[in-house]
Amino acid sequence: MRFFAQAFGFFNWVGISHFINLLFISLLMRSGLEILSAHPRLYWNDGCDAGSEWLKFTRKVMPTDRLWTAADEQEPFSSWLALPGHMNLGMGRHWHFFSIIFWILNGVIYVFLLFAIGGWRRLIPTSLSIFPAAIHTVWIYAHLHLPPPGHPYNPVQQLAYAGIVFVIAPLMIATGAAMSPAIAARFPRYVRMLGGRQSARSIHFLGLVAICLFTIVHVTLVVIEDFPANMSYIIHGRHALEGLSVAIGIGGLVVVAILHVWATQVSIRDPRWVQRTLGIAIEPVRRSLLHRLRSRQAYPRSAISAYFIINGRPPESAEYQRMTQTNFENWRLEVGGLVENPLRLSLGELRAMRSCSQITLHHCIQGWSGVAQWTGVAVTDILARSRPLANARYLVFRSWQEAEPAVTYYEVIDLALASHAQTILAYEMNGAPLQVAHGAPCRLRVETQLGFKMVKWVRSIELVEDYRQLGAGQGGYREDVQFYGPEAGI
Ligand SMILES: Nc1nc2c(c(=O)[nH]1)N[C@H]1C(S)=C(S)[C@@H](COP(=O)(O)O)O[C@H]1N2
Ligand SMILES: [Mo]
Repeated sequence: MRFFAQAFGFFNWVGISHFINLLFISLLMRSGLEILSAHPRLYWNDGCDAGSEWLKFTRKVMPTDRLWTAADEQEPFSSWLALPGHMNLGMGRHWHFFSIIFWILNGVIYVFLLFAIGGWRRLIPTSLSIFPAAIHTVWIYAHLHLPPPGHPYNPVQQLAYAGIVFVIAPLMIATGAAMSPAIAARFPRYVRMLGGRQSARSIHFLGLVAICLFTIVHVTLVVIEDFPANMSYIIHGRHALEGLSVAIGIGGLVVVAILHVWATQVSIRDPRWVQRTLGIAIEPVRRSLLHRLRSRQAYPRSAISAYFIINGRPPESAEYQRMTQTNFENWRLEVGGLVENPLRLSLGELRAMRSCSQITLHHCIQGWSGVAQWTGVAVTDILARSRPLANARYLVFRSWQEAEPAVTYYEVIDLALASHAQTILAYEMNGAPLQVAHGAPCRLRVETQLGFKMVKWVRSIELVEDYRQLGAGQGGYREDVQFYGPEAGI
């Protein structure tokens, strides 16, 4: 007991939480770059018009004479930069969302300790005189001299630390949240406040740049100023036991490095394990925060994007080709499984049902977005006709498209998502019949979810009690094959 009490007293807990921060922020940085690589362009407009990006990390130019999809735009980033690198968006996202939970928890503990133990006065400036003092300090740094030590920080340090903790970190959380389709659907004004979805993404990236620059300068100064003293201060809270503190500090850095190597390798070797294991922490949080949100989007017509990027290539089967030639006269929507009343609806019958129309923002998991008007039939109206049995819990949407030879594209949503007013089977886009590339004759729209859930070229809806017996059991083609999480609210 005494040993633990002593050990507890030895550590400067504010300093330790700052060290834990290093682990998660570095995981966030690398996994963030992985996510960026899935659509390596940054914009200020939500339509992501070709050529309108303000920054890009790719030399690829998409052809104008033939169909290209968003998947073609991905860029493989090196594993030295991205976690895990080489175009593995699913893995990057799992590490990002896993780390964010613990980064925020650790940040909350850090800020709590800062105020509880009284350290906040070191960080938060209380007088405007800090600004002229900071300019003077910058002047000293500019002459490659070290300014006199502050109490304990000099004005530039104080401003930088306060800026990172109380401005940049909250901004990263705010812009990260704005990229969630569930939050954007429920609070469209919030996203507009940040200048739109792509503006939030761009600001999120600039925040990453700020954190990188800060980290480089901060670490450099900690090392060149007086490394042993700084280490003992961070770890122990006092200028004592310098040797031990340096050993613990370097040991900590080595552990962080080892964890990065391990995370990279396990993501490449056993993505299913990472998907399942990190999912244990991620999915309940994501579900409890986002699953209940309902889409309340009503964008104005003027917001409709000039071009809507395409993902997924149209079905190649002769049967589907024939249907396109006859205006889908022979197409039928089959509704079956755990229902009292199985249906076979023609496009005409679907069009004769009550129609709904919505102008909404589409978020592809890769990072691009677009606004379009969708017109179709509420999935609830179809369910009302087919009358699900009491044990039905999920809807399986199957496509005419084979995502790869002999593998049907499918996605699963639960009855709660299916019951939302803006969950529709759309047969029109921007007032015209759905084009083949966008999913003719009809495609799913679930406006609180990422694009991959919205099956195009819909063939059937099956009601099931469980989805684990389908495909690889993860709840959809992209979850099965690209290791995405089943909760697509962010
Ligand atoms: N059948 C099928 N549906 C699909 C896909 C696909 O590959 N096959 N891609 C999904 C993804 S990832 C996105 S972002 C949207 C894109 O819709 P759009 O091509 O109309 O923009 O469709 C979704 N529906
Ligand atoms: Mo997507």
